[in-house]
Amino acid sequence: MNIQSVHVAILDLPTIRPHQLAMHTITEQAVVVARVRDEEGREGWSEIATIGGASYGESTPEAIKANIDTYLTPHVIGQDPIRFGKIMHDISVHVRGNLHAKALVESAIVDLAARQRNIPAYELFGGKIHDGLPVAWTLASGDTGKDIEEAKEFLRQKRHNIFKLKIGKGDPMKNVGHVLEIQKAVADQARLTVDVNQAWDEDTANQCIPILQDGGISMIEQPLPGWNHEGMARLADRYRVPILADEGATSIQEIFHIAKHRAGNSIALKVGKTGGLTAVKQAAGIAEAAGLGLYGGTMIESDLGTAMTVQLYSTMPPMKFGTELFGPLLFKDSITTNRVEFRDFNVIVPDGPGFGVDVDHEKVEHYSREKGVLA
Ligand code: MUC
Ligand code: MG
Repeated sequence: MNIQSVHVAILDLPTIRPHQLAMHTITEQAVVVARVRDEEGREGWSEIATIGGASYGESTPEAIKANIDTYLTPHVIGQDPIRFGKIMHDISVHVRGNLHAKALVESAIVDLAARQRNIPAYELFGGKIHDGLPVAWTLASGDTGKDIEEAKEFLRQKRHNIFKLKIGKGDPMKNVGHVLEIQKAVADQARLTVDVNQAWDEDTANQCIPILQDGGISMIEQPLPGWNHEGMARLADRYRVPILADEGATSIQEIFHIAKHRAGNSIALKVGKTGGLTAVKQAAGIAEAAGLGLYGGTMIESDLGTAMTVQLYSTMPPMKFGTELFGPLLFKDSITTNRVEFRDFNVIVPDGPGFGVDVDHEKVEHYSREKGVLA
């Protein structure tokens, strides 16, 4: 059953609290969803997010939608979804870059191919190794007291025992103090990491990292701008604490470059920035062969995008730093009728057909920026 249509919509989903990063504070997250339909009316769905318009990275929700509508969709119509490798190859010949757009399209096609066969999508990627994956929570309320309260509550609920702190906004030394206070409050039960989101220069990194390292912080994410591979290599060489590349590690070619030059000793995987589910498995292979630690990243997608990613990560060997697939827990509402589950410090791998979650069409319409696109 070949693909008859591709539709893309931007949804604005409110969060339960402000989520503060270096470049943007999220109160409403713009996610992009795609729906592909076959000739029998069967549907495949996917979701990809970016953060803060064009402030986090080059891709924006508006560009993702426009470029799919204009340049990617013609290569998808009339194709057999199970040949998603061929479809994505055809697209790669005609469309440069646009990794988030490619990821969104490939994922919707994979969901459809799996649903046509009534199997979970992870079966198309070698089958799952895990039933659940360790999942971190990001403490990013911007307030030390609130962050400690949040961490203690989630430890009590056995929801998370890995916490990531966003420390790219404001005075670096004050932020280091904030981290150490939280570390003191929860260190006996939890592991803490920090994400600088490219905000430091190398001097600042050399002032802050030794203190964080001595304070017992377990990993430092993207301390320098994404382009500064040489600086990241010097930090990775100088410090014991793992230095993780995120914004600097996008395409498989860039990840190979980081591996070759040790511009970081670990990599954050994300489906959007790398260009799709197949590309993320390739990226993980490069990292594994180079002995780099892996982190199962997110761009804060809701249940649909998270289910997609959980399923894919479930087909990979255990990741050194676990995952941060907490997205659904940060949203006030869900666009699926069944939810991704979290228990015992893990996110549970959905087992239903496709990505294992079913879209709530009314909710999708409700949160769509432009009405009627996916109605
Ligand atoms: C990022 O840079 O890692 C992922 C989790 C979170 O809190 O922010 C995102 C983006
Ligand atoms: Mg990051």
